[in-house]
Amino acid sequence: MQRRKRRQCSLIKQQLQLYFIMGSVNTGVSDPLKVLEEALRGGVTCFQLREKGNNALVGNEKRAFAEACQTLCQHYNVPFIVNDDVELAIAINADGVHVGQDDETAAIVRERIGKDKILGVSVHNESEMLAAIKVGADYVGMGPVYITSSKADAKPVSGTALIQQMSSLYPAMPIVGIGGITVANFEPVLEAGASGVSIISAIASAIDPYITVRRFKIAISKEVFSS
Ligand code: FQP
Ligand code: MG
Repeated sequence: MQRRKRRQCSLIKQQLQLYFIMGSVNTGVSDPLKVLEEALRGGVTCFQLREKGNNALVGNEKRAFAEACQTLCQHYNVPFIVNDDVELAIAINADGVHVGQDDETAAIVRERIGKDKILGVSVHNESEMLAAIKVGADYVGMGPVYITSSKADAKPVSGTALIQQMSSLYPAMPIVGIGGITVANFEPVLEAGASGVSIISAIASAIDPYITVRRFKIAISKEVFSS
């Protein structure tokens, strides 16, 4: 009897399934901590604090906000990742750091945070993927899969082709798709081989973030069971 290929589900791959990213400027008129709590209550599996853009918090205010987010994440047992700011991540003992190609070099970040913390790296091609594997990244982010409004300096839309190629060439490296992902369009991202999807706007600017996360959860579990 032929055995179906077993879906790999290491802890990190499970944690990437529904990866919420937010900063205090992404939630419009809603209180960002309230939005985060609703998202956690709904069942997001990872959180990244991405505090950047116009009116982003800095200094002590940023740190206090980060600690408030971290406390919420700890309460829900969800990894708390800091975007770009390695200094802050170390200062507050975050669970990990996410860096892109224009940020502090991943190898240096790995040295600074140690081997037990989560290191996420943005990659846009195979050579960046190989470099991420080499430095021991725990996962890679790939995108923008679709058109996004959350990143002013976003690269051209990449679709799911790179995710497809990289997941089949390097199946051990967890991939998360990012950029313009909604409940209506996330399926091709998982079908291409991503372990999960990263969401900013679709949750942060939702009228009801809890309901939106529930919709994602239900749709993702159907997708995972049918594969
Ligand atoms: N993938 C992910 C993740 N998180 C991110 N923040 C990015 C990609 C983008 O440095 P970067 O990283 O290119 O831009 P920015 O610092 O403006 O976010 F995989 F976690 F979903
Ligand atoms: Mg960055």
